[in-house]
Amino acid sequence: METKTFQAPAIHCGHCTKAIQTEVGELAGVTAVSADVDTKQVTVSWEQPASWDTIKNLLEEIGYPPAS
Ligand SMILES: [Cu+2]
Repeated sequence: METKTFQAPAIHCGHCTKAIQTEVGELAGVTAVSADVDTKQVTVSWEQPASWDTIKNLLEEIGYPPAS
């Protein structure tokens, strides 16, 4: 399993974090996702068939691109 923590600068309220948790959480292979409004920090854990690319692409699609 892999875990990554990153900033998503577009996060501005609890709705944003909820959207991220719901959308990313529905990706096949994602085992955990948490997002924090104050720090704009997101932590995602995943295993196959998910990959950092699929997670990053989804985040870009829903409007919360990772900062790095
Ligand atoms: Cu918001």
